[in-house]
Amino acid sequence: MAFQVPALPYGYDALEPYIDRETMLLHHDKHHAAYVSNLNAAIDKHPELAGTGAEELLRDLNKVPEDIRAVVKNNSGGHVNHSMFWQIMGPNRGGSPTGAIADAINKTFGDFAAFKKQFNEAGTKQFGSGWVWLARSADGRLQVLSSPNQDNPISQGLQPVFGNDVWEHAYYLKYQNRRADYLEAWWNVINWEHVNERLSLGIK
Ligand code: MN3
Repeated sequence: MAFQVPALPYGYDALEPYIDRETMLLHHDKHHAAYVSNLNAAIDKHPELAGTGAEELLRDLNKVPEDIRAVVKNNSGGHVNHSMFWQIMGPNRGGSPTGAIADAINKTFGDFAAFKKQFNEAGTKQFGSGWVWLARSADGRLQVLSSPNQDNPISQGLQPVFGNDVWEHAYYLKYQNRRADYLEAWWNVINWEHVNERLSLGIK
């Protein structure tokens, strides 16, 4: 079965005023849809890969045939990253972390404010398009990192706990060039409950 864009789990305007309706519409229906379409076109050239999960493709890109490797890296990455992104946000969310993620952040970074500062700085400094992540290594340690394009930490053997999209398409209509303002506002929509679910997942 071909890859499909998952339905947005809330309305396009649900994240207003932090993320505007028009941005959500374009981001989900056009950008994410394009990654899925490109990924399916690449897999069509190699039927032996049909049925391989999107994360599985990213986990060991060397196993992906060379003629589609770059396309898969970008578009399977785009699909996995955005599928996560819609889930880790929600209306009437935000606030301080709760549960296991709160404990893990405090233990690793001191407190939420220090973590948020480090995360926002990494997102601001990512040159050009990319993502900023909180990721977990195989030994359970958390780290903040950024990645270019649609690169996902899973390709480095890390589990992405959550990430924020710092491509201009994620914020430019509302925030123009003010990426730092977008990064700051984004904490009002993070869904800590879902982040905790992701934290409890092991690296497969
Ligand atoms: Mn995006």
